[in-house]
Amino acid sequence: MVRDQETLNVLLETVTRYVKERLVPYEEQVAETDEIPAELVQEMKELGLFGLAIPEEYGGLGLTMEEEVMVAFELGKTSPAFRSLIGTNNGIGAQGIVIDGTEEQKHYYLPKLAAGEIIGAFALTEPDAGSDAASLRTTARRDGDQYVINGTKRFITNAPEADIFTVMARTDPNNKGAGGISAFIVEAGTPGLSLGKIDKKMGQKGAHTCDVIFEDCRVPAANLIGHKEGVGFKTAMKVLDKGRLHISAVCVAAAERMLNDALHYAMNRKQFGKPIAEFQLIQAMLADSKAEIYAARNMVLDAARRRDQGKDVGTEASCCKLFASEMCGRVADRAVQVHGGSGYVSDYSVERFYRDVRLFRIYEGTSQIQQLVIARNMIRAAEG
Ligand code: COS
Repeated sequence: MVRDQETLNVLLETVTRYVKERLVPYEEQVAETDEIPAELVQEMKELGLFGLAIPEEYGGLGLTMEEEVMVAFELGKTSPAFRSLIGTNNGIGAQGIVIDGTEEQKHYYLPKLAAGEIIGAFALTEPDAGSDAASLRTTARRDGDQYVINGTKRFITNAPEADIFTVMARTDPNNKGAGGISAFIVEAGTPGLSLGKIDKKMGQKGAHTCDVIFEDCRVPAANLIGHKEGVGFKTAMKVLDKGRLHISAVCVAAAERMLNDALHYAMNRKQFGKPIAEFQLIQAMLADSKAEIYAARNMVLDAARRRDQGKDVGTEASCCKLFASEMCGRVADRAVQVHGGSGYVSDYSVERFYRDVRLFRIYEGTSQIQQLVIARNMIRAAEG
């Protein structure tokens, strides 16, 4: 749902220009230094990018899902690290509070997240609980008006920068499944919370992940999201449904960027006496990529509109994440192929994007988990 086309157009034009004029020129520097310059972080705050998906009453732009994916279609045309910086505040690091938080929790945390004053992170994954998220082992034991958290979370995006964590932990030791899990807001700096060393990733330099370790970390009971035990897994799944749509839009954008780079390379690179873009085998790679991007883009828009209508989009979000991330991987592969030897060296951004986009098929649920969700939902629907 687009609420006001004119306002949205202004935002989209601003983001498109900002990506082209400010972010793209910094891509190589960010990849080399593994840091996003502070001035860019400040500019992104001023543009409101940290609060795109936070309701207006809490200081965000309150974009609908359709509007949000359209912004992601532009923001994703540069290094994914830039999107990742603002990604958790709009997505997994804030939506637990937006969707299931109490009014008090929303009023306290959301305005700060929307302004980019604080960074939020989402702590679900553990060393032994990745795809099987419901098997997580981190515990939260009630002790008076506090909970005592123990456990380790792994690959937590933006953890080194985070000021608050949405932490999924088991409050009912007798319930080993999803129903024993609760979600908490834990502030960085709380005694007993420490960070591991920053992970050395294949790509997405400038976006940081690390372990988050809880050792008798005491959290006020008031920080239990929604003040309700046993629903933390559902909160996490609802957060991921939305997150998967956003990531799908980012996949579309990254694929468009790579295809655009490949097209221009093919139009300039001459072999056998003419630009390689004139050869049909090159054209096939460009055309297949264009068609697949078009399909993914429309899937994402359709699913976003359905979510805006209040529909359950669990299946559609997984369809989008599966198709768009796999599509992005195929486009990355073809873009390198079109570049030939030049695609394998770092003089061209396609080499970096090839590594960056590999993560899309893994995080916020692997392709295999998306397949599992889709098929399960089909079977459940057929069973009535
Ligand atoms: N929205 C709301 N509730 C949901 C839900 C959703 N999208 N998906 C599941 N639930 C609910 C179920 O309805 C069920 O509730 P009841 O017990 O009341 O019926 C509960 O949550 C448990 O669901 P389910 O039985 O399907 O859980 P499983 O452990 O079998 O599997 C999968 C769930 C595999 C889908 C889940 O663990 C998953 O998404 N794994 C991937 C995790 C992931 O994406 N990690 C990425 C890192 S975080 S960035």
